[in-house]
Amino acid sequence: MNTKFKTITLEKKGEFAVLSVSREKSLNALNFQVHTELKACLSILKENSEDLRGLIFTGAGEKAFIAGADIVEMSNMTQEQAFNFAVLGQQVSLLFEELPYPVIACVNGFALGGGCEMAMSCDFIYATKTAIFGQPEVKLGLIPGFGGTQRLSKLIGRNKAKELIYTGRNIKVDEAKECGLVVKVFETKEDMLSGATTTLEKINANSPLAVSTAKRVMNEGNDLTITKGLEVEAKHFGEIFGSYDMQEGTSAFTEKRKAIFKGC
Ligand code: DAK
Repeated sequence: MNTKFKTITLEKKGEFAVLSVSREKSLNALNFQVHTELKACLSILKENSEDLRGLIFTGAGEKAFIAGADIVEMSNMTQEQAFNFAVLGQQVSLLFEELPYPVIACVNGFALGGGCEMAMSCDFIYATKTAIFGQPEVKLGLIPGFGGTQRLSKLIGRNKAKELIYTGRNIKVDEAKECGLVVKVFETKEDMLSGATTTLEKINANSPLAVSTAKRVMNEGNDLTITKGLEVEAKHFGEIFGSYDMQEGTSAFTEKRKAIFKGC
């Protein structure tokens, strides 16, 4: 893996890795360089997807996951630069969805604006009890630009999403959990990272092929009507019957033994 990244770090731990945004002095705000490096890193992970079975995405330090897009950099952007910035951020958010294994966002402290949007592009969100979420863009004369207007509604329902985006108010972790944005809350960042690793291990005991297919079908179906989504599900459900893992999983059940999956 490229070690020349300046604003992100990738730490491999066996079959899993921890990807961190590392601009602690600016509360890990997303500037052009962070997005460029995230895109490069996630593209490499996607090309070499057999190397890993799960990814944790977090922010360096204790105070912030990501406090949004870099307001200082953004304030000087031309319309063309803003367009390019939006495209880059959206590409990064899609790359999280395209990785064929689970990505857990681990949110410590502030996840505002683009930070909340990046967390939402992961498969699900874990948070510490100090986590704070919000889409404050309207306070800056902007609207969410990395998918927030689309993903927040789908995750927590359109009414609540509208209330949050129109007011720009921040919510604490209890409210974020109550509305389904956060799946699980932890005391400390350390507990959260260890909890996320345990979850990835549990997932990894299942068929990696089935998990990646479920991810793909669920993400694809998210943008479709129920009828079209069910068509996609039926297609992949049928295809998976030709896999080693399906044969192994069902044989292991009937033979009352633990399945040994290969991911193919
Ligand atoms: N950008 C740049 N620097 C930031 C930052 C940000 N988003 N957030 C914090 N910082 C910097 C602060 O300026 C400060 O730097 P120094 O003054 O020390 O040099 C340092 O981080 C520590 O922050 P504070 O001193 O402010 O710390 P506090 O504890 O007092 O406050 C805070 C923490 C998170 C409440 C506060 O920093 C804050 O309100 N930050 C801004 C949060 C925010 O509004 N974020 C949303 C940004 S809007 C687009 C696509 C997407 C987007 C936009 C366009 N395209 C279509 C082009 C997304 C937009 C957003 O994300």
